[in-house]
Amino acid sequence: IAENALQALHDEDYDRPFNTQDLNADTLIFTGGRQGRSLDGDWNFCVDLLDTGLRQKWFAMTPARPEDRIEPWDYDPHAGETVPVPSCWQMLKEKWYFFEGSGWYTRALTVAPLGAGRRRFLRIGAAQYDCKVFVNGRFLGNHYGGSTPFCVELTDALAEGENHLTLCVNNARTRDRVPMRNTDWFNYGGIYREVTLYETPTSVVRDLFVRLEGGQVVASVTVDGPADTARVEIPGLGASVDIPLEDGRGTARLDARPDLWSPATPHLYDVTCTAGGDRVSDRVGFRTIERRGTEIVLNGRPIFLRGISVHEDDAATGKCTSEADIRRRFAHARDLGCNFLRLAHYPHHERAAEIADEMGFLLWEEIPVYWAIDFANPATLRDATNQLTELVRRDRNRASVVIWSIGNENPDTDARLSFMRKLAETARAEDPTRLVAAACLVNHRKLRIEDRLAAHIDVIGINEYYGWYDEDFDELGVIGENSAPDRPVVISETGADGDHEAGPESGLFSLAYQAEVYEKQIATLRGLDYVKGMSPWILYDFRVERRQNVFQRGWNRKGLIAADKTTRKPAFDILAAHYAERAAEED
Ligand code: GCB
Repeated sequence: IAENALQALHDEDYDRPFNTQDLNADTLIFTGGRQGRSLDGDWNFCVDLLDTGLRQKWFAMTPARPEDRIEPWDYDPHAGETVPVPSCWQMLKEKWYFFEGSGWYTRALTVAPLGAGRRRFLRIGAAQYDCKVFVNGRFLGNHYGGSTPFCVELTDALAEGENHLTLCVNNARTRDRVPMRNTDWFNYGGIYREVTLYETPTSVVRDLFVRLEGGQVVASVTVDGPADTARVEIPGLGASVDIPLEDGRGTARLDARPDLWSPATPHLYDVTCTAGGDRVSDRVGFRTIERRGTEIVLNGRPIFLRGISVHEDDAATGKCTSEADIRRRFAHARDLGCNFLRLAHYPHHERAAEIADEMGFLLWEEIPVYWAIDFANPATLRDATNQLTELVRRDRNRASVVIWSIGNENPDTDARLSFMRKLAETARAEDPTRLVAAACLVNHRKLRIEDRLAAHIDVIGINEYYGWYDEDFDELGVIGENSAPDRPVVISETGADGDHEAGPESGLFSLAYQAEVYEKQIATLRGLDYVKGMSPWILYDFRVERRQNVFQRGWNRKGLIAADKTTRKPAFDILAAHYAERAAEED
């Protein structure tokens, strides 16, 4: 490779062959109930600011003793430093804290011979932001999008015995991606969710979608391979159906009367699907969610969403989330009296929705179409559409998820309207059983809720910071009176920073001021009957590069609880008291 490699060092198109988007929603396999082999653990690792690895083809280097190598090398992917997978590299070494660029992960993978008619798939839970996959020096595909899972088939790529798996993960922020270059959360990098190898028969269930639709239990299956029927069973309901497959796809109704899932009664049923010797399973709840005028209606009853917004962020592990962390988050939400969480601003770990299903929380899930995305760029739309499709396919069996949100605080331009309308169409085509929302801004000039996107979504999310970024608090009341939306509004964000360590006694950044903003917000919003929920910003303080004043010091301090995830600020109790009142009114 010496000559090629030298040429590539001077080639500025070095990365073009790798920027395919061939690992996407259509290459996913359904993994519920499968026994996979975990590839978590130590991987060889190197940061690579100049992309020397792609230019010099580090992925093609086979293991060798240094004395046996015949060419000089800038990095040996099979030797040296290791890091744990999953993890975020910023949290491992101080000198990697602000690193943006490629990180190379390599590990050996020894496999037994694959039996006749068997297939293998690698699944990566999430890698931030894009990930190029190589096996034994061969490029197998690339994935865009830092928070959704992706799969790559390894059936032909792995040989019996020792193989080498190399993943090049790049977290550089670029103009055409989703999100773009500017966000209010930390730009973590790395493989920060689980990596698993699955073995399947020739027929593989790629997708299973089970839901209550038109009053009936309906199952849709997608199978890749020769199977011509799939069988779906719900033993707890004594229901089963054989679904004929055409071009690998089929849909059928099951004769079943499930007890409905709700936050008070989170009933779940085991569902299995078999096709051509492949078998997957899931635990599914059945409920309806609709909008009727300005109401949000769950199982036929209007509800108020008592919520809180959360990021996936931890002082010690960054974006790498444990089951314990998710459970603590829900326990705090329960203490607040919530029935609802907004999982902002990107898809969270899939365990979150599974646990919400079990515990009885309603969820808003979201893709990072955040602030100034490059709305006119077709590549950006392709990326956003794929991330949305991957999220919906991953979580559409979760009764807890009631809202797909397609964006946050995007300016009301023609390009954005056309972009977001297409995303709303994608969400509805992938899943006609849930509500579509976006977090919008009020029209500050006209002092009213007015956004052309509102006509294309079911729930108007409003992010407003009266008392904080908008200092004239009285304007919120004016907006309330001036607005007459024809559909439900959820206050998807409001809040104020409160620094529990170094904040002043009063005024901006004090805990007292944060509490006062909550009191005033609650008093004003209570009078607006079209407001059907709220998810203030935010449960915990979270890390972010752009906030460096003496009170924030690298953190957004709008949490009701500090970054230690223990210290509660006074605003916590104010919101909890309000939600207790709301809950009592509903009973
Ligand atoms: C917003 C954004 C959120 C920020 C928050 C803030 O409107 O949606 O991502 O973190 O405001 O604290 O400024």
